[in-house]
Amino acid sequence: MSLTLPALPYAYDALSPYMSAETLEFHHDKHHMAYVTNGNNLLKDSPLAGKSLEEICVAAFAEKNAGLINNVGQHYNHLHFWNWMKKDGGGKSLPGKLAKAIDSDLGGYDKFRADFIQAGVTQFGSGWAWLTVKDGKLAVSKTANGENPLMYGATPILGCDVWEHSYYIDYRNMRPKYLEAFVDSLINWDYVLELYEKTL
Ligand code: MN3
Repeated sequence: MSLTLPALPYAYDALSPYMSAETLEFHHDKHHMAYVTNGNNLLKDSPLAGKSLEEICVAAFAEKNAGLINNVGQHYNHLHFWNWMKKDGGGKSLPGKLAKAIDSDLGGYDKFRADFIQAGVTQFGSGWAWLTVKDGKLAVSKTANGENPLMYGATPILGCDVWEHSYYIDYRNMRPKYLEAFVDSLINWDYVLELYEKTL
């Protein structure tokens, strides 16, 4: 498959003041674009080229192919990341089905919020904080660099990019503030539910 960069699902200034147009311009147009370009170059002569994005993530990790793990992994991660946010998103009012699963699997919304933020804060260096489904159960986790939960046998239904390029323009070194804003004001819970339902 050939990787392509889709347009953002909203205007560049739609997530302001929680995520600025400047951040989205750099993050989407430069950083995500670079993963697409590098990923396509790496896939050109690879036997994995005919596989789905998800299959390439899993196979690249199994083969310890760092170039593909990071570039194709990041392409997958960012495709979803743009959709994991929306204007006036976040907060406690999530779809009932998801709220119920968070109650039974993660000890309730407040504990999920604290654990998800903590996962992002404690990811040393670049990486991601995740809400995943594995064997029908929700879990909070984190991964380094371009890796994602697919590589560890789980399905991500929510992820927050904690690479500095994701927050440094708006929050400088205050990663916890960025994670709080993401959870409280940006999460697109409808998209999280859509991905959750696909795992059931
Ligand atoms: Mn990023």
